Amino acid sequence: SPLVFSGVQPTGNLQLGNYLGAIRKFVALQESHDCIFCVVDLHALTAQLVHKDLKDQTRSIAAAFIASGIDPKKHIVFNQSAVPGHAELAWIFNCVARIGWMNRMTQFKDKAGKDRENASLGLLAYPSLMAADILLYRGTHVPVGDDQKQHLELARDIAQKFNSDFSERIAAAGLGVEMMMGEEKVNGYFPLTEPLIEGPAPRVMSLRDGTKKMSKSDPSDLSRINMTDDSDTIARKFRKAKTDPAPLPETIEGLAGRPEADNLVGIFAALADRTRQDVISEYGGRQFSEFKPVLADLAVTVLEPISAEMRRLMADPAHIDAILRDGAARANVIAERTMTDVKEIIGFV
Ligand code: AQP
Repeated sequence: SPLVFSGVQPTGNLQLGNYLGAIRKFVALQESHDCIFCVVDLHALTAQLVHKDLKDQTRSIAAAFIASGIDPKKHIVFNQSAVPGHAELAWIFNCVARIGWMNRMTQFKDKAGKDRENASLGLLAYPSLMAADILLYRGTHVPVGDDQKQHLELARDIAQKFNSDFSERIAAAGLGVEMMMGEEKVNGYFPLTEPLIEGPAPRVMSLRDGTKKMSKSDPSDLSRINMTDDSDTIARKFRKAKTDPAPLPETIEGLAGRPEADNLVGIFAALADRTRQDVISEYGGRQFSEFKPVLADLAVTVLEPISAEMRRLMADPAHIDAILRDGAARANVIAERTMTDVKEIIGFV
């Protein structure tokens, strides 16, 4: 049956892209699906080993999930390192995946930079751990931003190779589920996960450069809206956001070749739960000096109650830890079941 899984790294202040590309979608999906949302603290070590306040960062992502509206009683919210199956299954997937697959990942190339020999082995293996995160629960749907699309394709490749390399064992153990692999009907153990990327802002871009992704780690704070920015800061950042001199176009097609305008329209639409077409119908022909303050007000209306609730939750770390512990215990029950099957399929005594 369908199961939603997604994760966010505790690597700094959440930015608007994390919210619109991921967390806001989690909140919508919890109405219709069983969901598991994870603070992926093992992933946080891949780019930087020593963190000053990993515990607080982890709690603040959990607080952002809950403050945004995720119900940790109906669904599972936990941190990755508390369930050993993630690292265990990732090891097996390290042996399923090929080095060439990892070398092709654009996130690895971007994050490793020029000094690739000096990147951590964990950074190279990141997508293998991500595949393990999802498949440990046999997750079928993964809401993410567009930047994670390539990693999800790799998770499908890993599932497919595992299913096909072990096809006879899976069938012999009676653990297979019928599924389509291309045109062919096969019996596989791991599902071929579907990414959920759609929506008006699948890739929120930097406010300073419409060709670069908005990111927690961008050195310029003006490039992003942080979930915890106050209303003056949000207004100032949108006011200073880079735009071209022309007014907003009258049609969607008019956004082509105007990445900054396109980005602000997408952000508006996502925050208002409207389509981009809708936004253009209302604001087409207006100047940015008119549009930006309306956008800033909308962002404040959406983000302010979330950051206020995050602050309230963060005042009681023991309460957040208890939620994470409860989530981890429930996640672990599912994870252990999968690992028992996987060990049987592989042939571990
Ligand atoms: N700009 C973005 N637009 C849409 N979605 C985005 N996501 C991140 N940036 C954007 C989505 O947020 C989820 C969690 O991301 P993550 O914390 O696991 O790592 P990331 O993608 O590396 O995020 P950042 O902010 O860019 O962090 P740094 O700077 O540390 O690399 C994912 O679903 C992601 O797609």
